[in-house]
Amino acid sequence: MRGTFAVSQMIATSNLKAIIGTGITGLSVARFLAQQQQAFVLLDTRDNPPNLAAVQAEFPGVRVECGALNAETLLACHEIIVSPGVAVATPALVQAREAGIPIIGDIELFVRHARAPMVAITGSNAKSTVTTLVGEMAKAAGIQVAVGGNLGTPALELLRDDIELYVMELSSFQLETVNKLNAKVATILNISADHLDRYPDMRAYILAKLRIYFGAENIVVNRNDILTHPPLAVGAKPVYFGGRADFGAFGLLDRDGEEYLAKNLTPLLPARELKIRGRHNIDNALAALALGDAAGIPMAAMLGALREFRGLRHRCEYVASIDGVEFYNDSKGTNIGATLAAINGLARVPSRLFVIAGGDGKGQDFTELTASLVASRCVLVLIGRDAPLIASAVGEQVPVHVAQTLKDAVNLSLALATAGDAVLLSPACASFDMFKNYEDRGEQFCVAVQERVTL
Ligand code: UMA
Ligand code: ADP
Repeated sequence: MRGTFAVSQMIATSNLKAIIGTGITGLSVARFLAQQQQAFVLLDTRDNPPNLAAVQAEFPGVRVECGALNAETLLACHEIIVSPGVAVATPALVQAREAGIPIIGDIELFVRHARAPMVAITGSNAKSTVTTLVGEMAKAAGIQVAVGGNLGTPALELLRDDIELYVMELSSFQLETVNKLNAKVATILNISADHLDRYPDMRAYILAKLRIYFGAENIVVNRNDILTHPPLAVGAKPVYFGGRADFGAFGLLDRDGEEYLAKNLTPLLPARELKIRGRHNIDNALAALALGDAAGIPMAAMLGALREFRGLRHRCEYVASIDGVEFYNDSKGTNIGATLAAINGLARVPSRLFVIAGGDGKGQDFTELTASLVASRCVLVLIGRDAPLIASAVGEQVPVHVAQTLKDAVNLSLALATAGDAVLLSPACASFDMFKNYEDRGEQFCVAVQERVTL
């Protein structure tokens, strides 16, 4: 079914733009175009999209179409701005592209209008942590910084004349529709399988991510992840992070029995002073230092911010201890790579780690979890739609239990665990089959744990 509302705008106006999606991105694009006095139509593939009433109230003369995309409407436009949640492979969009109509996203519009340099950050995991950290470093240096993108505030809402530095988290979906990002500094933090329900294969997913390097002045490259390395055609000089310290790299250095974060071969900060835990967070700290350094943030301010940074909620977050069993909330662990990092950071062999996982598996191959689950003495407690898929993928070497709800999973884990064990919610899956989003899942986990603390 298609609904059309408030038809008062002339279709086939030569400057008409089409915005696809009425989510927070679509809304930010509509406000931006309205401010620029540019004509647009809004389309959303859903029959009852979000923000419909707000859109109609805010843009009363604007045509809004709901339901399957109408190719005729698109062919009457001179540019299409697509929200990240909508695949550019959607047939009506393919038809429009083949007819020569450019398809861009909000990030391309942002790049055209931003006047300050940008630190651009992507990766399968750690994006939000590193983006926030670089933002904190810039703030500590007194720089007027705007932080957002895939993390929270849509890019166009960040545009302001007084901003001196943009720190942007960008998803592969957003990068697909950017022509040339021209970042001051760009990085792909790491690559592991994700969003394979949207991409035909890993190659397509990686190619989308690699677009972050187009036009970059400096690039920060993960020495230990070959999949993130830029193609030869990219001209910018790389700085590396990860592994041991070396010239041209941010890494770890041993001095007098102490492990330091270092630039080149100069020690910067003892690793034990970091408040964020786990080897993956040392990598995140090194990446943030390399990015900030290339963006010109003074080192002293960066180190001050790094010492203070406690990490973000729902990322390997300590919740409580009950009868000697610690509980951790890693609800943002939404793919196998993230869950592997959380398991490696929190495993406590010979004690056991109860891992609550499951949800919408996004087409991942869960056999990749098996070796770590076995090595780290994990017990799986599965929830959600793809629980059976995960159970059969990990095989019989891993003890598996299934729970109907997250609360049941918490109670079951606590019943099975003994002092010294830990319970980690790190689902390796998206949350949408059972929860509003990953925050909702993390909150429900914390509530279920706290209920047992106070019993
Ligand atoms: N949708 C439709 N039809 C439409 C438009 C959207 O079905 O016509 C669906 C999408 O398939 C998706 C949902 O609606 O399931 C939201 O899509 P959207 O493009 O409208 O999303 P926004 O609300 O604008 O939020 C987007 C990002 N969402 C996605 O990429 C799916 C947000 O990242 C981001 O914070 C926001 O823009 C501001 O930049 C969220 C996310 O999950 C947190 N990102 C993925 C991730 O981090 O793994 C990439
Ligand atoms: P993103 O924004 O890319 O999802 P976050 O910073 O929100 O990244 O972290 C998401 C999850 O990724 C965390 O909960 C943690 O399990 C995992 N993670 C964090 N840093 C790393 C890393 N360097 N490598 C692999 N996984 C990581």
